Amino acid sequence: MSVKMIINDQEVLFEPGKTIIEVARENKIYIPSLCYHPKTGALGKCRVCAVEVQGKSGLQMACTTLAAENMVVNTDSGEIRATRKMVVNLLLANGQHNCLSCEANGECELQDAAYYLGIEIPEYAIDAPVSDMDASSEMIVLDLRKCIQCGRCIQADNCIVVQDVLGFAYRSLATKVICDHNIPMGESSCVQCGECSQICPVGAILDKKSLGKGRRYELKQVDTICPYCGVGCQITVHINERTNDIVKITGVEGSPVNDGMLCVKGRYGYEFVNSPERLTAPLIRDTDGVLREATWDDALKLIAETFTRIKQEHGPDALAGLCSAKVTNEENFAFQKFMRREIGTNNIDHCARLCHSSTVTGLAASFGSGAMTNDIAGIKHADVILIIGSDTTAAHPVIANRIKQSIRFGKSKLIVIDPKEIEMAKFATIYARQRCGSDVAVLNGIMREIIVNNWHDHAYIAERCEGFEDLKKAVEEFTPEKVEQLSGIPAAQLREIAAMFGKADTAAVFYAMGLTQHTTGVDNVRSIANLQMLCGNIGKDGGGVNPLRGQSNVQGACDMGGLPNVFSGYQPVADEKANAKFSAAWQRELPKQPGLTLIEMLNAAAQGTLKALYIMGENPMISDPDLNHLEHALETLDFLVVQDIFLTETALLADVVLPAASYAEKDGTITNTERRVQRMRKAVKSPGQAKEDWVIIQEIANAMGADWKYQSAHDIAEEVRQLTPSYGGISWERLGANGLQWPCPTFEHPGTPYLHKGTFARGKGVMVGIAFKEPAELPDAEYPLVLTTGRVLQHFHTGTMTRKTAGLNNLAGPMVMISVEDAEALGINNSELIQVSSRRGTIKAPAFVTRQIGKGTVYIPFHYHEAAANILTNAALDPIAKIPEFKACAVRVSKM
Ligand SMILES: Nc1nc2c(c(=O)[nH]1)N[C@H]1C(S)=C(S)[C@@H](COP(=O)(O)OP(=O)(O)OC[C@H]3O[C@@H](n4cnc5c(=O)[nH]c(N)nc54)[C@H](O)[C@@H]3O)O[C@H]1N2
Ligand SMILES: Nc1nc2c(c(=O)[nH]1)N[C@H]1C(S)=C(S)[C@@H](COP(=O)(O)OP(=O)(O)OC[C@H]3O[C@@H](n4cnc5c(=O)[nH]c(N)nc54)[C@H](O)[C@@H]3O)O[C@H]1N2
Ligand code: SF4
Ligand code: SF4
Ligand code: SF4
Ligand SMILES: [Mo]
Repeated sequence: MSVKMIINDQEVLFEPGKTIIEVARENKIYIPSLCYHPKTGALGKCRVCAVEVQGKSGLQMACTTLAAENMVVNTDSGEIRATRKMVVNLLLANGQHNCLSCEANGECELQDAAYYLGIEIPEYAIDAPVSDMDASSEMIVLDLRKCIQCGRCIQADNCIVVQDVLGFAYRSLATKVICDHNIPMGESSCVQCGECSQICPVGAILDKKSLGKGRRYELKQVDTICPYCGVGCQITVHINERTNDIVKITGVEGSPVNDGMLCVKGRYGYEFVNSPERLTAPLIRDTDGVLREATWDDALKLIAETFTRIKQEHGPDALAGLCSAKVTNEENFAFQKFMRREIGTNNIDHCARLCHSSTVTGLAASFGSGAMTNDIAGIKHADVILIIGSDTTAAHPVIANRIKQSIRFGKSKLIVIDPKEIEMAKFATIYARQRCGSDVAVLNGIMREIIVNNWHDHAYIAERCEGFEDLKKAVEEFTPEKVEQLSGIPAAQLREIAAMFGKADTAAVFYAMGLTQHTTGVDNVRSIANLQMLCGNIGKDGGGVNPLRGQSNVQGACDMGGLPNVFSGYQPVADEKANAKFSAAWQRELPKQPGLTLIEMLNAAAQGTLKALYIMGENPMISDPDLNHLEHALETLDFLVVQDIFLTETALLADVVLPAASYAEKDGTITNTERRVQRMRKAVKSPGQAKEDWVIIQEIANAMGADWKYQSAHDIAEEVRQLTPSYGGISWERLGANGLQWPCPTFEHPGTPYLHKGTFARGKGVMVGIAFKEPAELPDAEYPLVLTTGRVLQHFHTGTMTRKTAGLNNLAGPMVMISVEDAEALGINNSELIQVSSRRGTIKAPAFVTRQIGKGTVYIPFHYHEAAANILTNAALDPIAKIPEFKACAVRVSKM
């Protein structure tokens, strides 16, 4: 219900509960303020927002005074100006504000206030202690000579990203912002997310790499989406148009996804776009075996002729393609259309196979849809959050911030189950360390306790689910004592977890690769689905099964049919009606037999039955398991085409390499983990002859005799809309600033924040009893330790992008995390170069001796080609999802 008030003789409407400054800003009435920011709220420190309120004596602070019905406010008068002038004068005097050369010149709120108040030269001089510059951090410079002590950065660090790095120290004139216990920022616990830099109203916290590269008004701003993880943060790219360089990235304030927040990769990992190592021309392998620059005409002709010949000689299924979770929806749609229509095969897959294929199959069987059920905004409505097998602060940092906010300032309580004591464990009421691969036992044990204590949701189960008796029977044997034996989690702790989770009104589960990348990946996912149906947590705001999707567009690549068994929108290729629909639209008979999955393709290549592979935007030579075997497979192929932005380890093995445009050089849409379809926008020009992926695909299709006539990615988007029911109402025109969440079947539909409300996509939810199975390879006398692999915050996958960013390389390099107990037993010191071997190979990397990991386990990030974890990993597959077991194999660690 809106009520009215008067500001400067103007009548304005507002919702009760807002402050004067909020109402003024909503109505575009300027009140200067230095400490107030919509995100950090009223700090009441700077007193620059002073206003007059009729009937009250003295000036009132607009940021702390609530607006009231019929209130009469004046934002400008002689007295107000005098007060503001005095405050701003004092701030200008107390520090070194050399505006002429300040990086923040033109986007400084102190400068704005001085300008508005007509202050030319500060009226006073103050002799206060002046701080030094702190340039110890890779990405951020603290120049406290310009600090006005507004406190925004501290509020942002403590309450928005919840890192607890910044604080005030000392008193009165000596007051100063410090990191941790007053140590240099570069040595502090700062994760270099840059939130403080973005929110500082003056030039006191700056992005190091942007210094001297141009001020805001000299740069062009383009809004697009971060190219790294599946959170899908909205970013503003700041470009020097003269040099075509990206010089800065900021987060979009007010975005429902990230509300201005970013992580170190999203904010500072941008130099790869302008890297001199970018591919700028096609390459063809010469008769002498060397890759040499070629024209686009020659490269396209060679590809078209070879694909056509292999198709004629060996049939269409002798070819296969990998599409990409790094390119747009439109490009992935074009790719699968090319493989299905022009080649005539369903041999299409991509890295989702290595990632959430267990989720897609598992949740589709349980619920009828394989996607994350709930949204980011709902996190705050969860009473209990269970994080299992997700290193959230490293892999989905901005979602981790939302969870931390909800724990610290909201009602949520956290349970973490992970073999590694991850950062989130600090925020957990219960952290349980479990043995790798024991998740089914743990989850069955939790469910048994819930059922035994009658904490399950009888009405929900009766009304919405089937299979409860089967589940109940299967979990009976998993007593806490038995689970302790299988998982290492103490029986008493398992009981506590079950009680906290089972008694919660609304509980959410967040999980990722710790569950999916196992030979029991589907079993793990179905167990999570069982648990959430048992407690009635699906179809509810703040609840849900939330598989955190990995790549920036892995959700979209799946949605677009980049999979061997479905067209876009998960319409099965083997379904007569769906197949007929696409055949009619594309005017071609289409294959009905589902194709090969990623690892199956590589096995077929090794055996010689697969002859040609077209890889767009994937780097399997670092990311696939058992690399020695993989290299042999790729070398056995007759013909390998790699389309990438860099000459990757995989591209080095190709017969033809095609240069693609990067995310910053293209228009289109991508879909984040909460099914939100958002617009990507072209910000810079591509280097050399690099082309957008969809353009390359169309040119290959036409070189093979097709008649594709897309003029832009927008044309493809329209085709997607027409052929894909869940995207039926999603046009670029409708996306606006915040996108739309599928399913969104019509133009009238507002999109769907959470799934399965009222009823499951498939009707009844299916509960199913799951038996516990050990990982495929267990430790033994020869290989006595368990290896698990994964990520670090600062690097992304095979490093093609993050390792082209100097600062990120300095922040994190190769390592083997090993427990204090195992290191002592083996006589290994911290940082010492050690050797790790499995049945498949050996690598060397420095030891990181830590209590974060338990005895018997080692953890290696897989980002580094010079210490590639995947030389060691086991390619054993989940029988249904065909995902490899990246998260458990047997290794031996030894001193060099
Ligand atoms: N910085 C960064 N962020 C990324 C990526 C990146 O490369 N770098 N990649 C993106 C992609 S594609 C993905 S898929 C996501 C992945 O995101 P995550 O899955 O969160 O990342 P991982 O590090 O692979 O593994 C997650 C956790 O699983 C735990 N784990 C290992 N074995 C087990 C087990 O048997 N059971 C349980 N319960 N836990 C286990 C590990 O200790 C680790 O904490 O990250 C995305 N975000
Ligand atoms: N040991 C171990 N291995 C793992 C995992 C693990 O946890 N442990 N996780 C697995 C998971 S979850 C995943 S998702 C995979 C990821 O495996 P990959 O997808 O192979 O890894 P990326 O490095 O992301 O590869 C993306 C490629 O796309 C290129 N690229 C970027 N933008 C564009 C573009 O616009 N156009 C084109 N054409 N190319 C572009 C990049 O240069 C890069 O070469 O790794 C898997 N491998
Ligand atoms: S960069 Fe992020 S973590 Fe570091 S001090 Fe600033 S807000 Fe805190
Ligand atoms: S560093 Fe910036 S945000 Fe922090 S207190 Fe100083 S002026 Fe305010
Ligand atoms: S959280 Fe993910 S999407 Fe957001 S800035 Fe970091 S890498 Fe980019
Ligand atoms: Mo992934």
